[in-house]
Amino acid sequence: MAFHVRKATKIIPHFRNGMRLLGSLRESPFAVHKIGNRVLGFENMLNHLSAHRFKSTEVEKQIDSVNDDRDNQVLNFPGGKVKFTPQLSFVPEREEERIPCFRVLDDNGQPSMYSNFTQVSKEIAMKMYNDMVTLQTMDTIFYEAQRQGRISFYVTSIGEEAINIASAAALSLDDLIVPQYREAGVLVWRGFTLKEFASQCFGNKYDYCKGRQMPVHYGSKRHNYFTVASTIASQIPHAVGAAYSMKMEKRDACAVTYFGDGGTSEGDFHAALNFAAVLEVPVIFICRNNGWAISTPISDQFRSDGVVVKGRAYGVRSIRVDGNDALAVYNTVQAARKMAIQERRPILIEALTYRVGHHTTSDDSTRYRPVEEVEWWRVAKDPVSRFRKWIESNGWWSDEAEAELRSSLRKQLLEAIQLAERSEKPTVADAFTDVYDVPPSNLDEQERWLRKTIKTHPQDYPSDFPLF
Ligand SMILES: Cc1ncc(C[n+]2csc(CCOP(=O)(O)OP(=O)(O)O)c2C)c(N)n1
Ligand SMILES: [Mg+2]
Repeated sequence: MAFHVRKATKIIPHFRNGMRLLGSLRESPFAVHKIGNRVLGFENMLNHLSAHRFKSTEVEKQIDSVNDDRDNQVLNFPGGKVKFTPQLSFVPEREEERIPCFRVLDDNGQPSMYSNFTQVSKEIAMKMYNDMVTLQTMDTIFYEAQRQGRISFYVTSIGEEAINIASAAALSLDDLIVPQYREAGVLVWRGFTLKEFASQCFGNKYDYCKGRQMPVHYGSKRHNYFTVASTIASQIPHAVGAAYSMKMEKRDACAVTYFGDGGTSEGDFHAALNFAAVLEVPVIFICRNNGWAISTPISDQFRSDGVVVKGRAYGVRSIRVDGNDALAVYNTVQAARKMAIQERRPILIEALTYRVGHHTTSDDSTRYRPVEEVEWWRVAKDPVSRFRKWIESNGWWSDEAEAELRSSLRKQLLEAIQLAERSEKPTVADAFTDVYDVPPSNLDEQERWLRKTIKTHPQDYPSDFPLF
C-alpha cells in the first residue's frame, strides 16, 4: 500500500506537468517541435505519437486546414470553420418541429403519390410477406409452448415484423448481423430453418449452443448472424469493431446492429456511435424505438426528439422511418447500405414502432400500460396487414393464399416443435466444453462436483440429459 502511495505522489506532479505542457502546446497551434531530423507542427506531432490508424480522409482534411485562419469573422477550428456571432444564444435543446418520419405506405397499404421510393419486385415482396407471416406464426406457437411449460422463456417480435424482415431483405448475406434479441426475423429471411429455431429454444443436441444459452439466443455462422446478446447495448460497439475490420479488408459489405430505445441509454451506444463516426466505418445502427424498455416508457428514457437526433451529435448521418411500413424500411436500409459501403460511413436509423407483445414471457405489460394503447397498435398499425393490403392491391395475393400459408406454417411449426422436444439433450460434458482449449483446474473440479452431486441425488437430476 505504502509503495503505491509513494509511487502515486511521484507520478502525479509529472502528470500535472505533462498536462500543463500539452495545454500550452494546444494554445500555440503554430508551435514547432523537433523529432529526429523532422520538424513537426503540433497536430502532426500528435499524429506522429498516436497509434497507427487505418486511413481516414476527414482527419487529414482537418490537419490541412489548421493554419489557414485569415478571416477574423471565423475561427478555423479542427473540423471546419466556425462563424463568430455577437448574439449570446444557446443551441435549443430541441427543434420546435420534430424530425419527420419517412413513410411509403399509409395505414391502408396505399403508397404515397409523392414518395420517391424504389419499387420492390413481386418475388421480393412475396418473400417479405411470407417471412413476416412466418415470424408472426412462430411467435404465436413458441409463446404458447412456453405457456404450456415446454420451453423456459420466449421473446416475441409482434408489431415489429416489418423492421425484422424488410431490413433483412434490403441487406446482402455478406453483411454481418449483430443483433439484440427481438430480431429473429432477420434469421428467418436468411434461411435459418424452423427446426433450427425449435432446437435452440428446446436446447437439444442440435442447438449450436448445446443448450448453454436461454431460448431465443440464436446465432449462426452460416447465416453471418452473431449470437444474440441480451446484455443491453453490448453488441453495438462489437458491430463497430467488425465494420472497422471490413473497412480494412475493403469488403463490399457492412455490419448491421439492432437495438431498442432502452439500449440508447447505455454508454455502449454512445461510445459506439462516436467510434464509428471517427473511424468512418461501414456500419448501420438500427434502433427499434418501440416505445418501451420493459416497463420504462420512452418519456422516462430521454428528453431529446427520440433517437434520430443523437446521430447528428456524433457526426453520424441519420434518418427516422416508419418501422411498421415494410416498404419504407426496405428503401431506407437499402439506401443506408449503399452509403455505408460506398462512402465508408456509419448510418443511424430510428424506426418508430411499438412492442405489441409483453416484454418477454417473464413480463405482464398490463401492469404498466393501458390495454387500449396496445390494441390500437395491434389492430390499426399492424405492419403485416398493411403490407398485405399493398400486395393484394397489386393482385399478388388472395384470401385463399392467405389461409393456405397460415395453415401450412402452423403445421410445419408444430412438427418442428414436436421433433425438437423429442430430440436428445446435450450431454453433461457439453456444459464444460468450447471455451478453453485446455480446461483450467477449477472447471475440472466443478465437473467432478456436478457428477458427484448427480450420483448422490439422482432424483433431482433430469433424466433426459445424457451423462456422457
Ligand atoms: C446491461 C443490461 N441492463 C439491464 C438489462 C435488463 N433488461 C433486459 S431487456 C431490458 C429493456 C431493453 O429495452 P429496449 O432496449 O428498448 O429493447 P426492447 O426490449 O424494447 O426491444 C432491460 C433493461 C439487461 N439485459 N442488460
Ligand atoms: Mg424498447
